[in-house]
Amino acid sequence: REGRPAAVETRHLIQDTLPTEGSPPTPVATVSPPTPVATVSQYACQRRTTLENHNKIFTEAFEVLAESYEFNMNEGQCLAFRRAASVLKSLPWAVLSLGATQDLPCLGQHTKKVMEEVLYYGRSFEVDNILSDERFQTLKLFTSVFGVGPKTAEKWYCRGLRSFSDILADRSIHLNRMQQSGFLHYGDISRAVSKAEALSLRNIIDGAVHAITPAAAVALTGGFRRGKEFGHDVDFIVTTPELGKEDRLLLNIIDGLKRQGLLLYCDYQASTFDMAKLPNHRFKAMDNFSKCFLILRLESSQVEGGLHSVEGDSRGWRAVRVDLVSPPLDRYAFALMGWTGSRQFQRDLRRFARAERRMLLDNHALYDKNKKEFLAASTEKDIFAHLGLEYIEPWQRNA
Ligand code: DCT
Ligand code: MG
Repeated sequence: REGRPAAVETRHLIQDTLPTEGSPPTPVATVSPPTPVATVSQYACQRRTTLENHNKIFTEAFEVLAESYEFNMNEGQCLAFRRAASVLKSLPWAVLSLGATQDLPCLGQHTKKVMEEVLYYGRSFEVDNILSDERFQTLKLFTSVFGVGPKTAEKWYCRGLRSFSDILADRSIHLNRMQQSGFLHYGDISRAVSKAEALSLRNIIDGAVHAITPAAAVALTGGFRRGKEFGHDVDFIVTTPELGKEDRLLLNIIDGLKRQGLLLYCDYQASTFDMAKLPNHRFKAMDNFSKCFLILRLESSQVEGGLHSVEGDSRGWRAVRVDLVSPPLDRYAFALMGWTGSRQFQRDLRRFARAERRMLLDNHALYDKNKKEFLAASTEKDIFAHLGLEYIEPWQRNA
């Protein structure tokens, strides 16, 4: 790898800049609601939410509250604050008074009280209390480790553990392989991944895929497809036109990455997808497609403009979290839709489908309960059309 003419070689490999499917227009910001205020839907999938957030002071407060409720297993309140944040993110204007929120959906008494504090004092005391709470701080720290969820974090907290050194010094704690890698690469993978790093990874995955079969395809998805400049990982969908070869493709990619010395961690999950078991009446957090959660070694020389690294880091490489999913080709549109996110946008798409259309949507399929049949889709546009929704571009799905 050393000595390759990086600047020349990587530049022609980078195919285009993101987002690829139409670019956001130059934003025109206003600070007051246009009169009359256009009706704002309660569903994120009927709103266009770009990365331009005019109400950060409120949404950041709501996100702290949502996370705190999540740690306390209070799903209802957690979702209420996530919904409220999402509504405010979609507004092309900044809320300057409570009066301006009168016609907005999903804002209850509690959210309005927080907004009132923020408007009056520039801060919410409830949020300040959470941020200075030892339990919240500790759970936030523990869940920032790859492989550590709220339940494990809570367990460790209840044992009196408060820091990483407490955990690593406790002989009674058995870390699984994922958590061991999480601690090993903590410095790197807790640092944001830049768009240039994501594009360079796309070239690497693209190379690995095409060395196997030229017929396979790679698509960048997740937050980067929505136009984000930074992400916590990089998500890809890989597909092969040969039905039933999805597991094989993924295993071959993993093998290729390993031979290049790029594989630092790999958790591979074979497909458990079975069309005969659909539709899912209850939504499951994880889809059944063949997938792998990786930590890859990314060389600075492969990234245009170099790594997004910290001062004084002279290693010339960093570890990055990468997810690869490989759905069967006829499931591609549903998988792409789900993995493009945002989580809130997808949550509301499914809620809209169920409540307004009597349809069941997930990463695998769309089922019409009235007609008792599955609706086929080869593009995301097909899915929006089946649901009777206006098409929303990926960069407008930042709900
Ligand atoms: N997703 C999914 N099933 C999972 C995990 C994720 O359908 N088991 C979807 C939801 C959003 C998308 O995939 C990408 O997930 P993240 O990487 O967590 O979110 P992101 O929007 O890409 O944000 P980030 O920039 O932090 O990576
Ligand atoms: Mg992501």
